[in-house]
Amino acid sequence: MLFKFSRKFISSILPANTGVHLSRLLLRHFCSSSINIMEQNIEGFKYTGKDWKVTGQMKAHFDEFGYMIIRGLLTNAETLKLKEFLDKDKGMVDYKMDRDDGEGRAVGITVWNHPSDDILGVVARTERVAGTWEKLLGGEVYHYHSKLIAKDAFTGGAFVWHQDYGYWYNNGCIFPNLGTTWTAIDRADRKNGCLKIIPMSHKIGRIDHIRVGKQAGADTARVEEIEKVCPIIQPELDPGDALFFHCNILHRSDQNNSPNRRWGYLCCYNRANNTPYKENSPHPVYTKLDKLPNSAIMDCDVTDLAANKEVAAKRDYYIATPENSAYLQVPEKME
Ligand SMILES: O=C(O)CCC(=O)C(=O)O
Repeated sequence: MLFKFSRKFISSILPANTGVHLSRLLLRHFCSSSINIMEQNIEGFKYTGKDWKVTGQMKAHFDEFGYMIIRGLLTNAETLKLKEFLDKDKGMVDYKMDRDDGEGRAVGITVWNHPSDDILGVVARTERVAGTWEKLLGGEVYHYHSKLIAKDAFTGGAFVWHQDYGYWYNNGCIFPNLGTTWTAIDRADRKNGCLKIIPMSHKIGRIDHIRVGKQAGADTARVEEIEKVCPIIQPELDPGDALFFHCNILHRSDQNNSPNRRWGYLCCYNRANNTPYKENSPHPVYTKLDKLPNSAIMDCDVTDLAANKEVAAKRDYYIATPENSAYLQVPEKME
């Protein structure tokens, strides 16, 4: 309609065919007007410390592109503290699942459902992470689960294109009102398999997930078409940098063929009013999240989980088996 009208109008004032070209341009302008209004911020925003707040610009960027990068979300001291804690956290090894990437490699995944009082749980409960999600998702959120994704040097496996909501839909979350903060523990770059994302893919809606190799991934034929119209970005992150992304953003990552480990700490949130309706859902129903001030990370004094069994137990690890989890085995046909 718009195309026809503009062609007619423009052809009436310009030589033959010019109208067709111009009206196409006009149409393209209208379709992508939001992109023109707002430039995609690939460099990322900066964590501002004490006066941190989600600005209107950040929220508009997230709504438009489905993600935002926050540089230095964790300070150097906080990142070091988190890294040192993780390196000796036995739970990360004892409850690790090796997820086969179907290309001869595996990725280590450790998942837990509740944030405890150790530094991992504290980070997940801070205003700068959980509070940011409340602003991005527009209301109260709760912790849906957290995980460590460990891609070790030379051996770390790949993830195929997927939307998290491709899985979480099956868990019984009715709305795609969920999101993840992916925080780099080590530098994540192209050499060691950093995330690739497709900005704006959250606007496509949920794509059917099917068996792709040995993983559940978004329908490959459709992803190929999406890639033609929505350019992929591959944000490289330094330790402490974070990527906040919507649960319908298409993302993947390559194998780690480098000598550098690539560990990422992921905290996932669900809107409080989007509690899963399925009884045997793998991740929790609404559980009030006790948020903490941003200073709590440096104040956290739980350093040894072996000596603090109660803190460890509160995490409530998610233990997947091939029978119960798409992490380990994907049915021929997804539900
Ligand atoms: O960390 C990665 O490489 C990908 C993780 C991921 O896509 C996920 O856990 O959904």
